[in-house]
Amino acid sequence: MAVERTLAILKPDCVRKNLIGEVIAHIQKAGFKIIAMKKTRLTNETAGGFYAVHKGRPFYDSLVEFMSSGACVPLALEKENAVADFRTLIGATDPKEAAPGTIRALYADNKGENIVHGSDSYENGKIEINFFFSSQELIQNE
Ligand code: IDP
Ligand code: MG
Repeated sequence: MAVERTLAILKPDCVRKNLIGEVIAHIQKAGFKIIAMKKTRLTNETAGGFYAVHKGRPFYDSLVEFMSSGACVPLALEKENAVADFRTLIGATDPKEAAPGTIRALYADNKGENIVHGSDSYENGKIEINFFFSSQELIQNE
């Protein structure tokens, strides 16, 4: 399997609940290398741009409002099969449907406030990493 990259975002609920360290521990124990990481706050406009694919969906406005409601922590991650493996690690969008032991099952309150984002394809992973990080900020571990 090829080494690939994916984008994670620790969402504002994760930051508010002081779960940054705990969630990153899950990510590292699962074998993901952190290539880049920062704490930032999205505006309505940048959150809307990031989730533009969902524009028109009934949850779009509340999603944009939530994602700009506080700080978040984007991370660029690297691992073999990173995109699919990270989706497995976080679990289904709705924590009620997420497999036991997944990050969303453990920590998320509901389908909207679900602790963490993960890219859904290799191509989107690249696009989403470039949305948050410049090439100089992507630093492969020794
Ligand atoms: P994903 O994050 O598991 O890939 P998507 O379908 O891409 O899920 O939706 C993006 C985000 O939009 C979700 O993580 C969640 O925060 C929010 N969302 C998706 N569907 C719903 C819904 O039915 N109600 C409320 N929020 C939703
Ligand atoms: Mg998605």
